[in-house]
Amino acid sequence: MSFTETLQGLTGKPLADCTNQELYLALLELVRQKSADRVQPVTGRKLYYISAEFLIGKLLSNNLINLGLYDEARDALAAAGKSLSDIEEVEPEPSLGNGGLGRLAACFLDSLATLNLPGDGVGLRYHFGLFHQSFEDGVQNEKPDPWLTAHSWAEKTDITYPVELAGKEYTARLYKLAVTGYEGRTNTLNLFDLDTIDESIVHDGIAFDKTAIDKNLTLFLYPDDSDEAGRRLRVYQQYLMVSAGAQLILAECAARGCDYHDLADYAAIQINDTHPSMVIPELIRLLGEKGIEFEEAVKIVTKTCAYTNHTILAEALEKWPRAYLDAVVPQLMPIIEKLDALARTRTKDESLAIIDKDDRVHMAHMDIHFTHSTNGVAALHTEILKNSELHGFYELYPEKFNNKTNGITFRRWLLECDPRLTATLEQHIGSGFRKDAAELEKLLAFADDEAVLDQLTAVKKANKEALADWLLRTQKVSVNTDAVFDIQSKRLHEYKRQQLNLLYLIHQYYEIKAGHLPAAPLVSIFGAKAAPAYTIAKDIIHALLTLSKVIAADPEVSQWLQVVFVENYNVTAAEKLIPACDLSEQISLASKEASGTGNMKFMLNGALTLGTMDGANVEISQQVGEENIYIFGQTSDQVIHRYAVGDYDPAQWVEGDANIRRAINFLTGPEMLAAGHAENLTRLHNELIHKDWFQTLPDFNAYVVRKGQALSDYVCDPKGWRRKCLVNIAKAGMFSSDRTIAEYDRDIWHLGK
Ligand code: GPQ
Repeated sequence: MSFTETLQGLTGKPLADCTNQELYLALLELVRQKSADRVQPVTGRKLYYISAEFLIGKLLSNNLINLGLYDEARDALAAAGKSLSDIEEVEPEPSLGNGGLGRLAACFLDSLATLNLPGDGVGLRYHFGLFHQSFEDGVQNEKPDPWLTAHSWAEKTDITYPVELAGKEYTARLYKLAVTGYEGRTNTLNLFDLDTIDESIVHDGIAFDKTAIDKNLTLFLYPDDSDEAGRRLRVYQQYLMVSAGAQLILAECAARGCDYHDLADYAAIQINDTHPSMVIPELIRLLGEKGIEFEEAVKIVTKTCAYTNHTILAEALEKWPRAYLDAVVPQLMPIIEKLDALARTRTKDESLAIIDKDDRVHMAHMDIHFTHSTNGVAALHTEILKNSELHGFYELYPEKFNNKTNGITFRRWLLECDPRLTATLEQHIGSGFRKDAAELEKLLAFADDEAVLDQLTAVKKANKEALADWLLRTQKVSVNTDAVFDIQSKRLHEYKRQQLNLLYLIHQYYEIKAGHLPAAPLVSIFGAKAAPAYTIAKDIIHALLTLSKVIAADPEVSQWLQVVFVENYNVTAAEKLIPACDLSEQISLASKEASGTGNMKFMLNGALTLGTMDGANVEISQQVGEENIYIFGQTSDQVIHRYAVGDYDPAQWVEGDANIRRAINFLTGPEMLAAGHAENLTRLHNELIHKDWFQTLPDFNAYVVRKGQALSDYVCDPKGWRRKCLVNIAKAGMFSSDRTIAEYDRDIWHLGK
């Protein structure tokens, strides 16, 4: 049967007569059937990747690619006068994650299935993903972002588990979403939900009654935690996830003949940051119900579980007040106390305890004591964990610490988002890189081949045109595709330093006004959501939106400089932005970005990195060589030293440097005040002058110089620039999540054995 006939069998009428919605549903059904054919029996150890976030993005194209059906589908639809990319627009994006951590989990599921490893996800079926962002009067506005429809990828099952929260029993229902690898097997993303959730309690944007647990528990990914009810709700969510997850794991293992004493031979559990940490005491509790004594249960759980740390930022390391846990999960507290007592027999160091003297429960400490592996997510990050943040733990358990540098799936972040580049690569080096990313290195043979470099230039230009069309259509802005496309897209956080880029743009504004023209016109594109309660982050968004207006209204400057802030940055938007990028902004304060994964996506798509020696930038720089990356700024050692000394005073930098002073004072100058809000701008101004916790000012001049160098190279040596891009693509192989997953399996999981 031809593809057209198969699809028509599902639509029940000629494809040409179908709406895009009807075609979408038919494709969804077809993918479902084909994915089901690839389910394989599980033998030996199976992985359960527990995570509060799975930022999976739209699934249709990705699934068609992985099933080898994409080209057929596109052509069959085109023959009927339909466009697959139009049909894709019908699909709502499941934004079940905030940023890197959630997207990493999604890339890992893709790689597990592609490598034919038995590995399922365990998480929550949030009704609304990360909020939908819009800008109104230069200010971020948040609305719910629904993705569940009558026909969703996540299928309801009749499997339920009882979960006790604050002494009351709730029923967690399992939904299953098929995850099919590229020419690989089909695994499952298990998502839990309650039947009683009531979407109608949401009002005024994303506000809702935080106390009605039966109605609100899985309404939102990461409910606002600026008040106590919000923080407690997170504990509720986390326990729902781990309790239902642990019951699922035990049930599946038992069905495969596991005697619970041998759990570790059947299951490997990866705890994705501390959100799922309560799985440790919960498993001990459940094993206790099956008759296994505490001491043995601790051994079993330690052998089964492993922990990944994703940050050294203190505010992101969860420490729950004991009172919350007493209230929400009283059944776990006796176990956590016993774990704390046991940990105290292993070390006298009070700072390594699980329950501290202020009665706060340190989730990461519980993870490190009672799992067999703790890993960081990039080489530098792991070194910082071992040498400073978790040094005491490293001394206690050196054998537990290991590094697993993050990766990204090339199926979504090359084949799907950049078909033009994919076709060009295949023309020269074949298609082996689809399964073996290291084969991208074959491209190096063409580093001095002018025809190939010209092709890469043409691909980039076409991608910039496509992005320009999309920006015009969705954001109503038009951009000059001859300009350098400079992109900083990631969550809005002070440590990521969008404010450094902001100060640069103001600096350029002045320079252009003074007749010091840049080497090339620049389109500076931002995509970022700020946490709803993160005031300064929202002020930075406001300042960028205001600056964008000020520049656009000034013809002298606007021919050289344009600032575009893309609304509602999500996976779908990332797939449009990344292939069109020339210069990738990875400018976090050294030591603070655990890894970054956007940096890898941009590199793979032929953008050059402008970055600090932070996270995986360090490894990118090692891969491509320092002549193929623009590095600037303080090193992590210098930063850590400055924090240790504790004498950083931004006011001194403002006083001592006329350029810094000029840029900062512009924030509250007449142009900005006329176009924006004094309250937001003044607050940001004060923050930078009096606090600047993430040391923006010491890196300012180095950043200006390095960025100027990049723009000048782009214009003065276009062939040299494109050669650098080629080297970046060729050297991106190590950042495939297939490599990362193979390392987790080799060192931690040992799946299928
Ligand atoms: N990350 Cl702790 C998140 O996206 N959310 C979090 O809550 C924490 C970390 C990121 C981290 O900032 C990036 O540097 C990493 O690349 C990413 O996790 C994946 O490891």
